[in-house]
Amino acid sequence: MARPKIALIGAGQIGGTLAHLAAMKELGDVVLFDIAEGIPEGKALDIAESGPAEGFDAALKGTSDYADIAGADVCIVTAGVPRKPGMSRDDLLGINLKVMKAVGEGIAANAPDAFVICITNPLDAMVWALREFSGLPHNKVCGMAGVLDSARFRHFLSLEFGVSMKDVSAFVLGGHGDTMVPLVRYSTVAGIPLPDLVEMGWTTKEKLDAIVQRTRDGGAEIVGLLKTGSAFYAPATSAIEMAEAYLKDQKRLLPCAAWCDGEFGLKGLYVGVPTVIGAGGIERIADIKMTKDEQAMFDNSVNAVKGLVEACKGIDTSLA
Ligand code: A3D
Repeated sequence: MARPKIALIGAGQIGGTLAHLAAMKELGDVVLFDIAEGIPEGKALDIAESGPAEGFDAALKGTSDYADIAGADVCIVTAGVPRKPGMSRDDLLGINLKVMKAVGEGIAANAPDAFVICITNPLDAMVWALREFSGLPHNKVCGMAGVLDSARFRHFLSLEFGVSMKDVSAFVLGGHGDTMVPLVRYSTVAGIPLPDLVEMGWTTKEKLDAIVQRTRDGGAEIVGLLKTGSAFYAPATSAIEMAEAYLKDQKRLLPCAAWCDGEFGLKGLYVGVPTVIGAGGIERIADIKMTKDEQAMFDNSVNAVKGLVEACKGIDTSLA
């Protein structure tokens, strides 16, 4: 049986890391697409040359021709520009919206059956735009943010408690931005909810609040350190987790930007929610109950996403 085909649209920092991870995990053959001359070909060749030592057989191809992504099973989109220090994700809107138009049309023409994972920022609005431009079914187009934001939250929690990251599970919902909602009540250490750990004296409410804030600022913390771009190792790992869930029909319950049409009381909006990812793409949304405070934070985040989508419609009126 032929290996699955994974198309990576954007061969920059995240795109290159995705290609390396996909090859090492033998998820399938990899096509790296980019408009920057020589970059996709150079990275594909470089990664292919790590195959003998690493022991993988996946084929890697670099290209600037959309025809090469034909029949891809998964497309992961990072095309666009990342943040520089002092920029918010929203500052990228105008430039990256135009990129989503080109990418959406390229995927629609060449890989209409693919499961599409968008990473380009501002995430929730760009997933919406990519879906509009591609015309693919809503359950086959989603955005990676919640897995990364939750991974950051889990990492910080594991440091606080001095326990393995494997035993920390956490949920971050809402839009991928300053308004994201780390859900303390649904986050646990081996099943023990965080509020119980506060009662047990393992941490304090103040420390937990600081960790929540550090999670919200997690992307900016890395941008501030790198200065020339944004995070790419953990974002790539997070998207690969989602791609693997689809390709292997794992039915993973992962937070990601998914199309809500009725769920969470939303009528047609992409926002970060808990989803089940399997061979059907986004197969299900877990419409969890929230407290009044959590709901207020979620609503605030939803409003921020709605504002960005409206701004997109203003930039390209053919989308309205
Ligand atoms: P970078 O290394 O600049 O790579 C982007 C690549 O896109 C470059 O190689 C460009 O040449 C290419 N590109 C630009 N326009 C097009 C086009 N029309 N078609 C194909 N390729 C094109 O950035 P990066 O990999 O660090 O980040 C990529 C995106 O991910 C940015 O928008 C970041 O803001 C975003 N990002 C999102 C998260 C989330 O958690 C959602 C995390 C980190 C970064």
